[in-house]
Amino acid sequence: PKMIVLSEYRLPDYLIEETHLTFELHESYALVHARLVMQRNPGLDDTLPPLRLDGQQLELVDLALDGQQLSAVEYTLTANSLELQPQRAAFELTSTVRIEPQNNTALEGLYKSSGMFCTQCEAEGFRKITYYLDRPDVMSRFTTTIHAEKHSYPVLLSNGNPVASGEEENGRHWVTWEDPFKKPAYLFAIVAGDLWCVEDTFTTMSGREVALRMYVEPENLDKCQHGMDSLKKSMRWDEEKYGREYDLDIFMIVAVNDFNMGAMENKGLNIFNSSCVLAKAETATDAAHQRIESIVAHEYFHNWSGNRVTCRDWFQLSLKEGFTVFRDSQFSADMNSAVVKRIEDVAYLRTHQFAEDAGPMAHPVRPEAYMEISNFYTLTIYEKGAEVVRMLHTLLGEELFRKGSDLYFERHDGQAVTCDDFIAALETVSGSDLTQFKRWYSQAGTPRLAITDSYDAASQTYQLTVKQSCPDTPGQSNKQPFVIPLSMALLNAQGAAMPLQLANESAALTGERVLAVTEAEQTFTFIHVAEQPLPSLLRGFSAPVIMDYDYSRDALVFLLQHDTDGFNRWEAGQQLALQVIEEVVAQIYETDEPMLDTRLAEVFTALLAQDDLDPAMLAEFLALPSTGYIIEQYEHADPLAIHLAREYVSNQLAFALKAPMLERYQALRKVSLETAYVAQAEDFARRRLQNMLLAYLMRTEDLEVMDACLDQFGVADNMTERLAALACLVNSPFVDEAQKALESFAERFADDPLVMDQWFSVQAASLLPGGLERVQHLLHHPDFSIKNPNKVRAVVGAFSTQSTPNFHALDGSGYAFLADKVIELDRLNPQMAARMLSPLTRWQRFDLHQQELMQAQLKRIKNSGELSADLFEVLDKSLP
Ligand code: BAL
Ligand code: ZN
Repeated sequence: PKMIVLSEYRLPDYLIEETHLTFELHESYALVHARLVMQRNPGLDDTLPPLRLDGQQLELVDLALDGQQLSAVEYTLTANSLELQPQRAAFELTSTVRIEPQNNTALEGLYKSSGMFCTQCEAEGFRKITYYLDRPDVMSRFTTTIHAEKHSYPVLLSNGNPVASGEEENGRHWVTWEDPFKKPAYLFAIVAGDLWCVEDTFTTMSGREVALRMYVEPENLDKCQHGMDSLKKSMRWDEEKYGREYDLDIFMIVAVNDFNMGAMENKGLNIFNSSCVLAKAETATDAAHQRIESIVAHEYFHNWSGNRVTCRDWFQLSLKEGFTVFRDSQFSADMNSAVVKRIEDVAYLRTHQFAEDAGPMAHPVRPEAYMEISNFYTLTIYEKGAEVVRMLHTLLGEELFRKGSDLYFERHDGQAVTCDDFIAALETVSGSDLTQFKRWYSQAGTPRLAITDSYDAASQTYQLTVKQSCPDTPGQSNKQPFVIPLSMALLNAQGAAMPLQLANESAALTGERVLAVTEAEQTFTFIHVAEQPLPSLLRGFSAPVIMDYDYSRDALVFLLQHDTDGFNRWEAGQQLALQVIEEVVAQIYETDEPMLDTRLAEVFTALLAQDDLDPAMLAEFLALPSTGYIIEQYEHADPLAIHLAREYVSNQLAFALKAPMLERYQALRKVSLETAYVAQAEDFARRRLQNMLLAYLMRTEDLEVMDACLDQFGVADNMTERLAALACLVNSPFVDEAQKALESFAERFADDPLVMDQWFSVQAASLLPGGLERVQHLLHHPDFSIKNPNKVRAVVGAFSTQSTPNFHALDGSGYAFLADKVIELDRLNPQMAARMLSPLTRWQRFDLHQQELMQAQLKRIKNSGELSADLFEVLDKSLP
């Protein structure tokens, strides 16, 4: 495969004004007729270079230029293209191709899922539907007609508005859709199936009524309410927060079972992985409800940040994804607890994106080269991209940021633009020069801040010295300093925020402030500092960096209890727990009873006793750093020691805090029993704390607790309580009870694939020994299918990312298992294969023994035969 390079970007030679598509869908094939109204790009000279259209896995049936049939000598076909010579600056190209959606297991282009036809075109799936200029800077007006058999496919959908329909004699029917907005091909979609519809309406801020429709299989009609509510909230929020109004008369969501990603923002016709939109209390957890709320919002928000203003090329992917993730995180923060949302986002970023930044696939938020764009739908593009937008929001402030986003949408409506255009709009409204800030788009890697301080009582001055650095990443060394917004406060002995006045300033600010760190080393001098302060640094995680400041454990305990920034309270607890766990890691192979710093149990006890503490926050405080996050703290990690140490600390805490935990658990469980399920923040918080306490308590192996767990499992009216109890049982030594629970669960939910995904996942993720046999067994379960991405994620994904002691087994069996599955997947679904491989690509992070075992599997995959471009690129970059 060939490298595509940003610096080689050229404007398209030709444009497509109108795209008229007709689909004839059949069980064993589909015909796609395309009529493209094209012209030479008027921005270029008046020569007529050859026209090269993208196309893959298409059987060309017919081709004509301005109505004249072309013979085979008049065009050139390759595996990826169709080339011909236009004779005039404006012309019409018509083609017919034959494709086989029923055999499309890559789930890219037009394919079948559970008996219905659907599409996924982003990034480059449209070229598997017809010959086209499949690039986002070619925007066209689409008209789409779908013909299909009426009984099996009563519902025929595409982008825009339906404008005509009719019946045919042979039991078939057709519908024509017209999308008034120009769009790139990646936003095109069709759906044909036997779908039922839940309807609602939304009145926009200018008073237009929009029909909202969710299309699902009939058995899922009762799982649509939450998604619909989320959609209406998103539509209102985007009007209020960003002034963005919806622009078509219909907004449709379709749920499909086989989908590579979470969802897709096709214009007016969003297609969702069913797991990311269908929910009801009995079948979906609180976490799923929250995920659905944010994904529905994310896809809806793309209507402006992505569709009305789109990307010029795929190097600019974060222009739409980073901005839209930022927007959906603001939305979720407004709908739920803002601090908890921030904690969740940061925990995720630091565990997963930081690992990507430190690994062989590290790339800047705006990459400079790729082989296969599907490999760049990454945590860096999405999550770090969102952090970059968040920093701009912090630096400019709410009001200017809004002005900037208004200007961006106004300037570029209907255009395909770049990250520079986004920054330029913010520069215009703020009058600031963001040239240095743009290094966040071009330099990969996670910056480090090393902070030291000193206090001089005599002069009442306090100095903070900040050094920044950024490690080399593949293809990049000698990074230049970033602009890093460092939000901070100084706390006095009572925990109150002190006045903040820098040496060159005439007045003090109270509370917190944002220091702009722009140099490799910089000192900030505060004056009139009445006592030795305790700094609260990087509040709210104001920049995606690793910060080193040498807090004593007592200081961390103090911050956990008193910091006025909720996020930093949590962070102090995380750093305290991390230190305690790391100390145990160092002892774990030496002794059965490692020394444990008692301050962790003491502060947890104090927090549990604090009646006025928000249960959501308490739950976050009690959650120890994840194994994945701890692994990231080591240059070369021993995953087994880390797992054992984290288990040891968890167990010790459970025994030490058993009485207050049990009392609190019972009180919370009582409320859950007495109240009907509601998907809202307060109830999420209660159930999260309740389940966290149950998980701790089950570690004591107490029979009374086990009974409580069985009761919660059996009686709960919602999946949040039921699944948490099941996970506790599955990870406990109560093997018989666990087995019975698994059986009754499977029996009860046998007909619900989304619940069975959770059943698969809870077992694949189990930390008990014997994991490999368990997953092998699960693969043979009749409900497992390697062709269904949700099942693959539930079994292969859960095992390799969560079942630490099994995946990292010393004999390498876990790695070999993953390699086998990746090889198998690559023949069916290259995108999934490349994605699933990721845990093996992180070999540098581990001890030498693991490194060798992981590399051996990477090599085995590489030598396993013909590889997809997706898998080849990841392997090529990962192998030393
Ligand atoms: N554009 C791909 C799916 C998403 O990020 O919304
Ligand atoms: Zn997106």
